[in-house]
Amino acid sequence: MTDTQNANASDQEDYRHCEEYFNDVSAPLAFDETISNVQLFIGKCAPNQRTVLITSGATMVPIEQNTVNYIDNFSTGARGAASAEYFLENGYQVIFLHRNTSIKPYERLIPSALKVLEVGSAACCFSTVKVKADQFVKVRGVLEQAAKYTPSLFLLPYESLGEYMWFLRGISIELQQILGSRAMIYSAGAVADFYVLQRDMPEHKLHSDVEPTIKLSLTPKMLLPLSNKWAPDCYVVSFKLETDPSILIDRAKKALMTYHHNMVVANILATRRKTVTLVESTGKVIQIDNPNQANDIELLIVKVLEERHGEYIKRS
Ligand code: 9Z3
Repeated sequence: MTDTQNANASDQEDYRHCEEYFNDVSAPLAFDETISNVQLFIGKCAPNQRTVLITSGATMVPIEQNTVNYIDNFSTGARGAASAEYFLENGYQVIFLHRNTSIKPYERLIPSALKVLEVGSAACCFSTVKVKADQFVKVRGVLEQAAKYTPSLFLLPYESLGEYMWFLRGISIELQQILGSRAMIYSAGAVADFYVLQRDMPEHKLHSDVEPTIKLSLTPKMLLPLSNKWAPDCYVVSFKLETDPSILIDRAKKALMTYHHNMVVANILATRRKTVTLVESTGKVIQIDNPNQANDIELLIVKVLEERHGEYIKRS
């Protein structure tokens, strides 16, 4: 077998693995209705405008069918939330596919002491942000920004890895069909590497009197169908997270060779707010440093991506 035949055989195996995942994990509640709403939102994109799908936050993996116990991975959602704000300021429509408990755009800028806690208390509210009425003046600027961009922001929460995967596929297909190259997919969400198949999950809660055996399966690599089948014309950016700096750039380059998408933003967990490396499918490497963190590093990341996406649209 030649290298190309080998690569094709391995791609076919990966595609099969992705399909099996969707056969095993059922669709989120009201999936069709949600996708219809997303479709309407994407349809509002003006002819010279662009839309970005941002994924943000961790993905929960249930280990019981009636879930009490679950496995989780790490992500605060700060990167996704900050990026959403900068994409909006750059004129994009934003679909913000986020973990229900993670950080949200604009809300992240409001100190928790100023937020409304009890239902029914006097509040000024824009989008997801609610602030005690007497504290309004302190965060007026943020609230005004939130209000200004609310029509261009579609907030879609998920909880489990399964919900994340179904929405990622459903939305990518819509972006491809409605906007093609004018859409960007910016997958900053932290995708669990392992999950438990339906057939390997007990129906009821595990009990602490017996040591459990949990069978983990590998999560299929959805970037392959995402960039080659669901949204082949969209501009696709993935994130590579490592804790060992010595392997980071090689892993980012390997991801580009395997999935054939446009850009990898490579970051190290401990330094992710201060430095990232953008690796392009052309082989070009762009280092972004933000040592003093005077601004969010996402401001700089989005600036480069907005430019590259513009060039990509012109070429396509
Ligand atoms: C990232 O690498 C994000 O930059 C972070 C952001 C999750 C580190 P925070 O949410 O952190 O601001 O606290 N996201 C991608 C992580 C991921 O799952 N990547 C996969 C991998 O590295 C590829 S799809 O293999």
